[in-house]
Amino acid sequence: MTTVAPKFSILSEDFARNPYPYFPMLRQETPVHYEPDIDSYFLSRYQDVRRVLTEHEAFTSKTLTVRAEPVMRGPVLAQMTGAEHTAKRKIVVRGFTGAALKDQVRAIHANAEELIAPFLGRGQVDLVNDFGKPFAVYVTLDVLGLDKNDWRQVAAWHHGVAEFITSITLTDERRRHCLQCAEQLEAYLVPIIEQRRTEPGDDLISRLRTAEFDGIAMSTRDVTALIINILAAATEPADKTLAMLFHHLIDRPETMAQVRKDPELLPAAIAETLRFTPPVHLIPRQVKQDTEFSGTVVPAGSTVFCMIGAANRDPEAFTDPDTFDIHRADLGTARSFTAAAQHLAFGTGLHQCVGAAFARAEIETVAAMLLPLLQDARYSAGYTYQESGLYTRGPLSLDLDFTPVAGGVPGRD
Ligand code: 2IO
Repeated sequence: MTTVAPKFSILSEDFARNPYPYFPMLRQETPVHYEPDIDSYFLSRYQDVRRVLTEHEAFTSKTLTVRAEPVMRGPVLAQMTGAEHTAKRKIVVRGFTGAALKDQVRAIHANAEELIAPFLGRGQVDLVNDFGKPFAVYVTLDVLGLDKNDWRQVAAWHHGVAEFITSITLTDERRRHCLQCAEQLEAYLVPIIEQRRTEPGDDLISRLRTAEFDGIAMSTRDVTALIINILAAATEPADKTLAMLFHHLIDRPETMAQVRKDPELLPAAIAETLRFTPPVHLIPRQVKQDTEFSGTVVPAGSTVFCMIGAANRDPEAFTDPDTFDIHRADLGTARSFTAAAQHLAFGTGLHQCVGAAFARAEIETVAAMLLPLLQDARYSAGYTYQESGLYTRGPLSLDLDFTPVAGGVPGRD
């Protein structure tokens, strides 16, 4: 059992190194944990977190005006409510479903093939840095119809954007750097968005810029904010989820064998990865009125952080929550990527992740391709697994050795 340090802080290095051992203590003893340095409350119980995310009028996303809007260069979907939100969300959903999603899956496949090819003969790959990170960026650029030759520049810019939204504390110097990244990214995107309004293609930017719902359309400013949002949201969590999936499977050879034998189990393995180790650990909200959570009153106007990692391991919500089990009855795999998901990795309620189906398609496609190529995947000698991040969290690297298969990527001409 972890003992409660008298000055326990979510901002401590110890917590950042590995927050999981602290979650039971937080849920049981301080389910409403206050951090004075940042004047914010941290909620760790499943019911409290679900309530905040579901009751969107009582717990608003106003926090994003300061946490996101400066780098998004405009209001994002998650800040909107009412008719405007409904219409614009529908437009975005359309951009990520049906025929659009089919094209996107083709891009996922093609980029995964291209990026894994150089490693196949070597029998060695760092699944995070060699593959996952460039893969996530390439796919996102293809989906948006942006030039992949610019990928390092665009990645550097949206990394600055992501740093801004996912930092708990930010020095003035980092803040300036992040804002500069955002301004440069905006300057790069605006002419492209403008051009696609008059000369649309079949990419997501064109679809968003030309779409209309109930007479409501997206302005250039809306689309800019949304594209910057998508650049950060589609890349930050993707390599993390993929690497954590492989990490859990490599640590559990029996489960790995089952998934290799029956790829139909992949959605369950992905959903359980999202429950067990969500790539996004925190979701901020603002409390409208004084509100009691688990016996503690949080004053009106406060910022609360929903602790997704802690909620997803609450024994009140999941049996034996600290066990990774792709067969668990309470996971509800079929619902795991929908509004009815039990785990909270995509949030829940009005602002639940609009990219959930895309994320599922992405991780499922790439994992189904990689598993047969990375035979006997195991950690390289001397490798130690280390996660980092308080807001988004994932492995720093995943060095794997594997047995190369003859023939390379199946289906490649
Ligand atoms: C600005 C944290 C990368 C999102 C927010 C509305 C972003 C929003 C998230 C995820 C992942 C990011 N929040 N995706 O937590 O679009």
